[in-house]
Amino acid sequence: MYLSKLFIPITKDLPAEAKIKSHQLMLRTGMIKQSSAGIYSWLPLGFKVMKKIEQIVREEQNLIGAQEMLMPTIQSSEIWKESGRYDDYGEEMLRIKDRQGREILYGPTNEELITDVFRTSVKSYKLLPQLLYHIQWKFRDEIRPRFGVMRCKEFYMKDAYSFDLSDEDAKKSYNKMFYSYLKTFNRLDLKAIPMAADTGPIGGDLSHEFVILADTGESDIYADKNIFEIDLNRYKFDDSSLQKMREDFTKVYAVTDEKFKKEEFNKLVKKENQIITKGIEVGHIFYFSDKYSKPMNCLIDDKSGKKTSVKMGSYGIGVSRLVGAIIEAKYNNDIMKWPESIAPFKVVIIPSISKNNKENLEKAIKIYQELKKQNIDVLLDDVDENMSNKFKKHDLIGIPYQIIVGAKSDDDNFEFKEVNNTSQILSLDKIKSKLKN
Ligand code: 5CA
Repeated sequence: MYLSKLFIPITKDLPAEAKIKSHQLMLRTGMIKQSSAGIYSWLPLGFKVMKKIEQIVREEQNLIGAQEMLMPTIQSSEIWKESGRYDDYGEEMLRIKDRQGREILYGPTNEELITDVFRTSVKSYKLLPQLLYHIQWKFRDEIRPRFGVMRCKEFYMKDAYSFDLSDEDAKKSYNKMFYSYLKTFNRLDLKAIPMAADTGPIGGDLSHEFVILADTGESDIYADKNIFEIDLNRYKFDDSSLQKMREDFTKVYAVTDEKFKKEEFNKLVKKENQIITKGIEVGHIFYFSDKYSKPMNCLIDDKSGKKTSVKMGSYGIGVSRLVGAIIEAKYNNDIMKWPESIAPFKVVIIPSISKNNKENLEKAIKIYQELKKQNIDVLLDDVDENMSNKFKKHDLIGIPYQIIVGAKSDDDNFEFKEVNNTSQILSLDKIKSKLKN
């Protein structure tokens, strides 16, 4: 892609309404545009990053045997009346009427809808366990939408649902998701801490939030820094190893303010190991057994032919929130650096261009074509602008690698720079092999 052709409406001024770095940057680099309070359009740069995050989430869900499907955004009020949540959910739920006067709603979450899908098709324990998920827009009429995509009304979520015969089996599904979440956040280059959490309107008594550390987070975090020492590679993907993994993680102290007790914290965690900071919730998992299946009559035959309510859990990841959360976690010294796994482009070529010298641009186009041939996702900054402005712009956009075609380059060697690092002069072949890794 040529920068001159990319729809990337970069603005010079700091947007006044944006209070935190990620929101400011997403507006400034034209990743999103507010459409109304808490509702955003995703422009090409932001959309590209979100789609890459979505794909990693999808791959990791598929790896533990979860199956992707798609449920609608609009739901009927009937199923919510059956579960008893229609009234409880309160003003966060956007309620609409269709032309026949039927009550419908924009789904804030999908426990009822998936239970309805399940009860009409599965009647026997033989089809269990099942893990189903979709990645779909949600709507919650948040009283105070803020921080851009971090707390908005319309947001993109991966939500998965597990179905098991017994509480014991259901915990195995819970552990698989727990593992999958840690792997997913690792691939996004994030350190996520699983924390025992309250369950709120979803319900149940077993729940973990996955929180990443960031000063601008909305949750207060109290943790033992030993939680970062647990190596996920130690565990195999089998039931007993995953149970051990969850126990190992939950043994180490890590709670949000809802569960924080000062005396307990000081007693259990040595002073030098105490982390007291803020964090962003990027995922949340729940085990609620038959909270929905019982009132909604989602029954299956057990081994002896007796009918029993299926045992369920639900598992969410804030895909659109992650775009902002990753910026918060990675932004440093006025320079943005996307993790390679989700960067909008892998590398940008920045030629020094002037009216009477187009030679660098021609060289840059040649490099661009070479990299394209290798399937490398490359951006060419062909805009006629001075180098200092270009560098400022690329510090904002945060593409992980830069190839600078200017005074330091000759026919075959170019300046190659990893953001936040000093540059090296390298041959194009060396650059290519570095980018292929
Ligand atoms: N049904 C359950 C699990 S699927 C559920 O809805 N859980 S949740 O309410 O915790 O939401 C899951 C994730 O969605 C959260 O961890 C968060 O990352 C994201 N999320 C929730 N509310 C918002 C919001 N208003 N704006 C952006 N992301 C949100």
